[in-house]
Amino acid sequence: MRFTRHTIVAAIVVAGMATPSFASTIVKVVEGGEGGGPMTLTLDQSTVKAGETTFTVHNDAMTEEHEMVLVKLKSADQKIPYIDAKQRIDEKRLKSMGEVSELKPGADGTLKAKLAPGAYLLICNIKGHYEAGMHATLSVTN
Ligand SMILES: [Cu+2]
Repeated sequence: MRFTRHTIVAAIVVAGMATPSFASTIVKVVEGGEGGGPMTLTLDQSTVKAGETTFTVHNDAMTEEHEMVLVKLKSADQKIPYIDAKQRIDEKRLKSMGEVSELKPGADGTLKAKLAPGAYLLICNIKGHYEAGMHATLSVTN
């Protein structure tokens, strides 16, 4: 077999693409619930190791749009600022690490973030959804 320059370049590209899937932790997030009823935001694991993390988010609702906001807390017992009149979390007073927004019913989205050790909160901050149950905590360890 004769190795051409093209063959070698192709092999390097394939190896480069395969690497992130080993290095990155994947957290599966499922959101669900319809307007007026209970709503959920669940993670397939509540503790992960620090580093590159990919959140795959699925909206399992039939009619309701959801979102997922990743927040880094100062501590696990930090008080979450809530605006009663707006029925939403005050995101300006929290440290957002990014979000998957406007996720239509049945749709999927992803968010990549490099997580340092600490406490994190995942929420859907569409009006009323946090109160209806759409929040989960994630602990990141060394
Ligand atoms: Cu929601």
